[in-house]
Amino acid sequence: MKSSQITRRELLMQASTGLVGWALLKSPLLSYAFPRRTGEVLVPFLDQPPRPPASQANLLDWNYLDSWITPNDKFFRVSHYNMPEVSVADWKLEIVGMVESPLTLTLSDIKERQRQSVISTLECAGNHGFPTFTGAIGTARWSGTALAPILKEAGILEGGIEVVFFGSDEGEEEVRKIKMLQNFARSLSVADAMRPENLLCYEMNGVPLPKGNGFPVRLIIPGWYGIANVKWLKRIEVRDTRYMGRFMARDYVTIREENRDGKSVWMETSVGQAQIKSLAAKVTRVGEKYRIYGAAWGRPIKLVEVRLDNGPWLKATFDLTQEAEHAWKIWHYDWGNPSAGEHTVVSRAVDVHGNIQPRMDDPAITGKRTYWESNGQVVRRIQIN
Ligand SMILES: Nc1nc2c(c(=O)[nH]1)N[C@H]1C(S)=C(S)[C@@H](COP(=O)(O)O)O[C@H]1N2
Ligand SMILES: [Mo]
Repeated sequence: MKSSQITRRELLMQASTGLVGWALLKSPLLSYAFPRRTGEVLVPFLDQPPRPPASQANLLDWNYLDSWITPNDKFFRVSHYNMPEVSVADWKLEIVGMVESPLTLTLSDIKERQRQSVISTLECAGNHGFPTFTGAIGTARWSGTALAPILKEAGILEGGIEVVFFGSDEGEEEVRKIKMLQNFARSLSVADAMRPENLLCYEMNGVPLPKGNGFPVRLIIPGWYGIANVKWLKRIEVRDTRYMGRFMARDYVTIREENRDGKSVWMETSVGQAQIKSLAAKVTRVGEKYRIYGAAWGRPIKLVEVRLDNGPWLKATFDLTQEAEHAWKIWHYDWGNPSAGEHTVVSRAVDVHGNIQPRMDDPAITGKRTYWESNGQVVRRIQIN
């Protein structure tokens, strides 16, 4: 095609480099925009589901991914019960159960403690579990105070093995005909809870946590799926038995049929640590030079490879200007000038231990009977004119 032609499928992207340069000076957040080429035009993937209204989860439209950090108003939200209205004056956080000295902390107590920040990616474990649910992911700078020193201060008693985190939101649950009003809750083993990067978080990208993301305080567990990051935190309880609430033991449970020496073994596991994943996010062109942009996350990523149609795996290039251990890595691949027609684009991530993001037909994915932890390679479709 002629480079001057812009088809209906292509949308002119806003920023010329001049504009980005100017914005860099004006706004610290815009500096997280990743490198672009002057005059880039978006060539949207054909399979991107339309963005549902913001009231429904506020999902990311990958075609418009243009920054390493997701602005708060573009960040997805997943809530299983109500959205609680929490007044700061009445709010407090209790640390109780098998501890030497139970604690009650106000928001100012928490803010007076040493501040700690982490840039990390949060993905709902259900992301890519359904064809229309592919944008439940975002990356933010989370700030708060470290969880471990508070647990140490409370003093976990011998025999305490599990730390349970309760939110203020609640719903009715029924188990064996027993009806009960439950708060949203998740637990971590003491060892997982003590990881130094875990935060009692009160700020998201430099402003107080938005209501929908857990105001005034939420848990941030870098490297774990969204479900572990309890919002609207109100109580932390140390117990001497495993916690078996809905979101640990009945929901967000992966059911997988595994083949062991020709025999089926069924596994049911609680969703926790994030899995290795990547995605080709969007394609742009400058004239006839096409470029694929994407992201990779979930585990410490060493390498991303791209496969076009059914060709060989080709190495992608990372944007090394913006990196954090628990944040997605932005990558690109220069495609050149592909032939007119429909093409497929797929990426796979490889972690630092050599583990490869599985194909969709890998038994690790096909054996799964639930949609959680859908980290298989996503084949994208695109029309080149
Ligand atoms: N209290 C509470 N915390 C919660 C939830 C919830 O429903 N209630 N949802 C969890 C799920 S499933 C996800 S994916 C993340 C989403 O975080 P976000 O809404 O800030 O994007 O919050 C987690 N924390
Ligand atoms: Mo989730």
